[in-house]
Amino acid sequence: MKRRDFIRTAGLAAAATALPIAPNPAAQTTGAGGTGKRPNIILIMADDMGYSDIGCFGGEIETPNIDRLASNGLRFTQFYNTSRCCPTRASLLTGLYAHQAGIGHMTVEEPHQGYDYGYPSYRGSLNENCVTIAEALKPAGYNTYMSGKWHVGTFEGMWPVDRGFDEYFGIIRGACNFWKPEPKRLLLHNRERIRPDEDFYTTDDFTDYALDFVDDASDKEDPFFLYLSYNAPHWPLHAHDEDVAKYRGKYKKGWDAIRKERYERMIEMGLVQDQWELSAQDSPVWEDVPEEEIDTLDHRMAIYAAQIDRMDQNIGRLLKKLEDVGELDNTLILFFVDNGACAEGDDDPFGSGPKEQLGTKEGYFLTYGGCWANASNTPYRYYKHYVHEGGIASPLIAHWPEQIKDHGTLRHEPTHLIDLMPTVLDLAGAEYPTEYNGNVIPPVEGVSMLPVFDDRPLDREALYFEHEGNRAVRMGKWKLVAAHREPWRLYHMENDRTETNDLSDDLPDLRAKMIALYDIWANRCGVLPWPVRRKPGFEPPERVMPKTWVDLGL
Ligand SMILES: [Ca+2]
Repeated sequence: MKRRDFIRTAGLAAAATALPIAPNPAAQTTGAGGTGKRPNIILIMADDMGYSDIGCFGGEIETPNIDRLASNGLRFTQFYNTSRCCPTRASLLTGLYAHQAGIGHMTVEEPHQGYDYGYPSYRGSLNENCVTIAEALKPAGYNTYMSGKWHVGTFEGMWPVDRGFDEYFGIIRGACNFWKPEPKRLLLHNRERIRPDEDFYTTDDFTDYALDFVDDASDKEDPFFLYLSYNAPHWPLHAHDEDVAKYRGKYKKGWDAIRKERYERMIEMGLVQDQWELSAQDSPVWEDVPEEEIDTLDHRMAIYAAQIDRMDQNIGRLLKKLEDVGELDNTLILFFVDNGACAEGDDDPFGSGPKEQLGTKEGYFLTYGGCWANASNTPYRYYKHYVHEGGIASPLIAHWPEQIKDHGTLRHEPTHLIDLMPTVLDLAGAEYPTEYNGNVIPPVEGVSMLPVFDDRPLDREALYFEHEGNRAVRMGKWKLVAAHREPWRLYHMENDRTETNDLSDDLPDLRAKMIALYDIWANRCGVLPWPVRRKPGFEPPERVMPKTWVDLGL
């Protein structure tokens, strides 16, 4: 245990001020026909990770702990996110589409930043017409904790402890240095500013707090909800030397070979059908890569792999803690990722940021580049930001020894972040409110995923996506998708999930129907044509940047 020992009193004081709330009597049995003791629920989310990076989804990166969750649980092959950090977090937390929750685009992170467009669906922070999972769980008596990256509201009054979490540790804003988060990123314990230790590393420290939260919760009568939101393996490329050493040299075989190996493993594992063509390689043939680039390219990918490896080691620590306190069997753990692999820094597909920073604790926009991202997303097309499968397809693992007995099997039912709220409330026996703090709350968009645990299908018309003008509709086996300023294209996902064979000309009526559904959805959820411009006459409210630990002289 590190810093938390010193600041524990503050956390306990905060917990002591929370009013005790009687548990909901309806909550004594679970939707899955449980034993009467409601489960603990843990959501673990990775950041900017490719679909096939982890071992149990076909990757060569060593993830024995995540693989253990998969082999004792279920793998969902068609779980979807929203293709970027902040809208994903908004949707995950609220059970709504991100626009409905106020984050149709990005989060406002500076007082004068332009991401508050003035429209309710584009305010740049969670609005008041939504509830978080934590807020919805409190009336059912759950203890609620969060550790990690928040990224849905920068300013005071918008933080996890303002939105239903009993206790929080982590980074309020987006990307940060893993070793020494910039003070303005706002590393907090509840509301207290934290100065990182000499040996701080986000993934390790986020987990330290999560372990403490589990310890605290295990003494309490009511179950707990923990949202553990890692920033790994988002850029910058920062990892422990000993973890990088495990991978250094392994990527000199090149991205062509990695893509081919992953694709073949995925077919063997049943994650991919052999009739799905491997999507186009968005990178030069490895043999044509200049010799002098090879070592740096290997180094970048090795650091990226080490970031995932370290996250896996920390998930192992969490599993051990759950075992030690006797809570593993009655805890549902869901592991997933907020968006697909990241090709940002397109001007250099071999990775941005000076190579001299690799292996140091320096650097911000230090990336592994689009070529490796293409391999990370094997076999899918495109990346974070797009709503083709490479942007929105996430691995999802569900682990719950007491209820899930179909160990190691796959579920192909399409599911989405919006389903997390109803799933959690279903298990908790909690009610989704129609009103909260006097504000009207729209109906939840998702459905409980619990039937899928028993291999039963879900009843829903379609799932919808929009980010920066990229848009999609998933309806049963069909997907309609368009990149910004491009025409809609139609794909048969059972035959062609790699989106290579456009059927628009063969099925014009279906295409037209799905376009009409999209338009109805976009209108209902406040989605505006891209690029969104500030509402005429709107002046964003004055916002005050929270003080940092440096400002406070800590
Ligand atoms: Ca992300």
